[in-house]
Amino acid sequence: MMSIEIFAPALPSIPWQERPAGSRETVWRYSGNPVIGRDATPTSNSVFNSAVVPFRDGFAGVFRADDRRRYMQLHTGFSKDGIDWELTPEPIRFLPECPSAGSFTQGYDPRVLWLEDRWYVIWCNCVNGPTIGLGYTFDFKEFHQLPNAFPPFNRNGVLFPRKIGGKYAMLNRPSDNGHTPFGDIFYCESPDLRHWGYHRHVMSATDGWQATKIGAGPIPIETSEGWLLFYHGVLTSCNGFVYSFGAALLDREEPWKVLARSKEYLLAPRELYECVGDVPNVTFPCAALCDAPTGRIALYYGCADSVTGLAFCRADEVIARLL
Ligand code: BMA
Repeated sequence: MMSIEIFAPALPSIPWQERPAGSRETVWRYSGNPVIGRDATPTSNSVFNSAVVPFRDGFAGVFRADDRRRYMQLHTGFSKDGIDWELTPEPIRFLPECPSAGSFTQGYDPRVLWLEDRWYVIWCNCVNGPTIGLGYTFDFKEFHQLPNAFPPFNRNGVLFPRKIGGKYAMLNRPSDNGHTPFGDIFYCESPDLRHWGYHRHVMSATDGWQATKIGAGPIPIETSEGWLLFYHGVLTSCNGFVYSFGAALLDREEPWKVLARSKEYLLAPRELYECVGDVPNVTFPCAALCDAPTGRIALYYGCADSVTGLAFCRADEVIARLL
């Protein structure tokens, strides 16, 4: 296997299972899936499309938990091993920096990352239509909210874990107010995480599993070969949308340049918990824990808009497959 370098901390305690004997999959599922069920909070209808990070001596996360009114909420959660999770019963209440430019109504599809000196949360914020919400925390107890990055409509905002060309950098996906039958990934930058511009096109929907639309998934992982980005792709079948995911490599200093991209999906809905739920046939990754010295990656993905699954891969194998 090719030797690559990963520019990220060692995380030896991420959840991990070896590829099952006889499997030729590049991404394989955890045998105990789903790791988080629908009823992880006393009021939850479903828990999916959620983000986790290493925190203190274990892991923390921001979870999309739709409640039984079917309002989309964000909750914190904590785990010793990344598999057994305790979700906080009360949703996160963000303290807005500028309420008229961004406060919290309903939020979904969070991503979380460590950037410079704190944890940032980035999510789809539903106020006058979906757009990109941004906030931060130092302790997963008190959360502050920055102004929304854009006017509606936009989804799948994903920050890079370091400045690029001296600026904060974000992938995003302009969309519409509905289920959006189109969607390409764009890149933008900001001097202060409050003013966003220099928008550049990264990549478009193409064909097959990614024919209808695509959107960035977990926070990109910096490697010697480029930024490793997992992304979801959508196919429109006669029975509706099907969400699978693949990966791409983006240039390290000019990430709007795509160096390589999946032709085949890496994971697509197959298991019952991925094919049956509130929205059938959805696998939607929002977090990747990577142990840099070994290249082991644990991916967290929403399943059928109902529960949360875990899958594994190795960075060098994914990159070799892309190249
Ligand atoms: C997208 C988002 C995701 C969801 C997916 C499938 O537009 O809303 O949260 O998982 O649709 O319903």
